[in-house]
Amino acid sequence: MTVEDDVPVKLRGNPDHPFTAGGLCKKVYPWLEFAQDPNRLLTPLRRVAPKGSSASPDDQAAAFEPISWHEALSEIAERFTEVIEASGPEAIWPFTGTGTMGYIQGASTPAGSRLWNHLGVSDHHLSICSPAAHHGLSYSMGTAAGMDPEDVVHAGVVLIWGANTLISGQHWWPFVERAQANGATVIVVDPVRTRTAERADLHIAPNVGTDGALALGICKALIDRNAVNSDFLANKTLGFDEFAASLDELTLDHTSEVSGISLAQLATMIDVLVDSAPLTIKFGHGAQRHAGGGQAARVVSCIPALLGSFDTVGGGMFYSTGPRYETLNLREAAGRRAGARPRTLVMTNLVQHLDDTERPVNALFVSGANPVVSNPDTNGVRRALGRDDLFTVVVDLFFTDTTDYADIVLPSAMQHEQLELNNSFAHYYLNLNQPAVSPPGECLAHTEMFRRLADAMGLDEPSLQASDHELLDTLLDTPALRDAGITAATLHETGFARLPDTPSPFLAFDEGFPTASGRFEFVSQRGENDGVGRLPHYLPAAEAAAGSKGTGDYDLVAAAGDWHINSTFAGTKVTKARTGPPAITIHPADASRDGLSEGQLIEVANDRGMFTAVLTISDLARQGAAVSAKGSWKLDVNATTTERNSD
Ligand SMILES: Nc1nc2c(c(=O)[nH]1)N[C@H]1C(S)=C(S)[C@@H](COP(=O)(O)OP(=O)(O)OC[C@H]3O[C@@H](n4cnc5c(=O)[nH]c(N)nc54)[C@H](O)[C@@H]3O)O[C@H]1N2
Ligand SMILES: Nc1nc2c(c(=O)[nH]1)N[C@H]1C(S)=C(S)[C@@H](COP(=O)(O)OP(=O)(O)OC[C@H]3O[C@@H](n4cnc5c(=O)[nH]c(N)nc54)[C@H](O)[C@@H]3O)O[C@H]1N2
Ligand SMILES: [Mo]
Repeated sequence: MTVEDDVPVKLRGNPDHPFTAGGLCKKVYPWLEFAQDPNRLLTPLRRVAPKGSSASPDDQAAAFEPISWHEALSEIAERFTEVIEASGPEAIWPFTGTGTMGYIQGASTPAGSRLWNHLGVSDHHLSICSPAAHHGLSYSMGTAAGMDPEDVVHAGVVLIWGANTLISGQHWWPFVERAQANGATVIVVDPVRTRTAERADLHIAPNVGTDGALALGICKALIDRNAVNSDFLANKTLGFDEFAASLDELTLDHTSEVSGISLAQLATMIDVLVDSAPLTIKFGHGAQRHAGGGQAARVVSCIPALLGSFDTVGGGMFYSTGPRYETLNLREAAGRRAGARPRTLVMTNLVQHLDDTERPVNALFVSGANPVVSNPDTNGVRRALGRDDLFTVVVDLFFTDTTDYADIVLPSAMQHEQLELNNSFAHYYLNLNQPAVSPPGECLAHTEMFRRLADAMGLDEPSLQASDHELLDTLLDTPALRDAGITAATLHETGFARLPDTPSPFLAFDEGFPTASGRFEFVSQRGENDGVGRLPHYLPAAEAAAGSKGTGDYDLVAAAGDWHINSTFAGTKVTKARTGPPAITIHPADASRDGLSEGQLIEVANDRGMFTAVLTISDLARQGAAVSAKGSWKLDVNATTTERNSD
């Protein structure tokens, strides 16, 4: 960051960073313009108009009056104390989202966690993004972290399954290109011909939510062709024979029928997998956002296990590198203690929890989350947040559809204005973010808000006042990090450090898999005990219907869009100038069946709700799919979705 007179004037990536190589992705490229957006919140605010009464985030200023930090925090302290006295601390729900994800200020900010643990409020499960595949993979690989994404350069075949790398995680793409330049074949499995799929050698577009069926068919074919790696199966896996027997009756005709992939395309894909080792699989978030998403990930992981890919550099699978960061001292930084929290509330079950009258939630502290846009069941969320006896605090950078329901709004600092330690879900580096300028106006770092709130609540526990630097030191205080020589001082110097115990190149499972047996588990006793099945299997999506559909019947896909991260920055001046009205794309055959034409404003609806979008007709959507993007304000794609949990 280049700063002149405490004003940031230029932002660039760090060219020395091994993974990003100095690249900024296009959704944060205008970061400084976002930071200086005319709508940036600059002071604490108190509601003076009815909740939910603003036509758009741009009109919300009139619904609030500016107040001082002292007034805001006194009011929050008073209301929290009343709630605790009336219904116990469990009636307070700290609702944190993915707006900012670091370890000091982010989703599980230790300062906030220390306060919440001290008070004993309800715990929060950040269920909105990735758990299905994490759980699914825990039964087979034992972890979603898998291989080092950088080692893809050594792959013979790269299988990108339900991820749109060029849009949602572009820093990995140059590594894929290097593999491709070395002769690797790139396959993308996605119902949509995304920009990533366009760049693949082979695009497989299955029916939405049928990945488990497709992957089982591939497993069966690998077994039938005797393309499996018997050494790996014998030495590193558990339950192969039982898994193979479970597929006895399965035919590729059936796989083809369910997935909508022709027998010829299936054969081509299987030929590539058999002929071009080693195989890297990147499993994406898109493929796990279905009722059977966890099982889908579990079945897909059986493909590299059958081929023995895990034993070769450039072989294996990864979904999220997040679990590798458990090497940090999160427990102490967050002040966790056994039994501190009376219950856990699930982020994506917001409506269900707010409607609960037996064990009520009476205060909501929302930070870095925009549930009115990003949670399922928009209409339910609006109704639940509109409850008069619910006291809601929202910490954000801007007015959002959610601040429309806040009693108090608090203005947050941004990354370049505060100390932060960041992880990644795509690489193996710890990244230190040092403040380059002070926050504008009255904006504060989350940590400072929590220190002041603890004070306002009259709590004199010293750990609640830890400084950001002390929190950083605590996070780094583990034997592994110490042995690797990673300290705040070294991070200050380099900006980043590769995580300990991850040599490059890296064979993640050289010494076994982190499962009960230490092997890759085709068969899982824990799976059986947990009621998710002893064997990996296909669990159909709850609503997406495999096969041909009738008039007006579509499977909605609303994945990562080009210009913003979920709803973050979607309402800024720069972004709005780029995005235009929300669009939805369907296949030409479906458009003609339904008599729809390009550019038409259409209503997309089901029995839960409705949104409108401008129609685009293109064969980039597979037949039967309607393709939009998540995160656009006032688009309300989630008016049509439900709080139902995945497997
Ligand atoms: N530009 C941009 N980048 C982002 C984000 C953003 O909003 N915008 N969001 C960030 C976040 S929070 C996340 S979690 C990641 C997510 O990034 P990804 O892991 O790429 O996941 P998604 O974008 O949800 O979906 C990826 C692809 O899955 C496809 N898909 C949908 N249903 C299915 C299915 O049933 N089977 C298969 N095989 N594919 C399916 C979609 O068409 C989509 O192209 O991106 C991050 N990066
Ligand atoms: N239909 C559909 N819905 C989806 C998805 C999908 O694929 N389809 N994807 C899901 C996924 S993967 C995710 S992760 C969720 C995301 O859902 P959320 O976690 O709710 O994330 P956002 O919608 O981006 O809202 C984050 C808010 O944080 C604010 N913010 C940004 N930076 C900061 C900061 O430094 N401090 C504070 N206090 N606030 C900040 C932003 O302005 C924004 O209002 O959405 C989910 N919703
Ligand atoms: Mo996400």
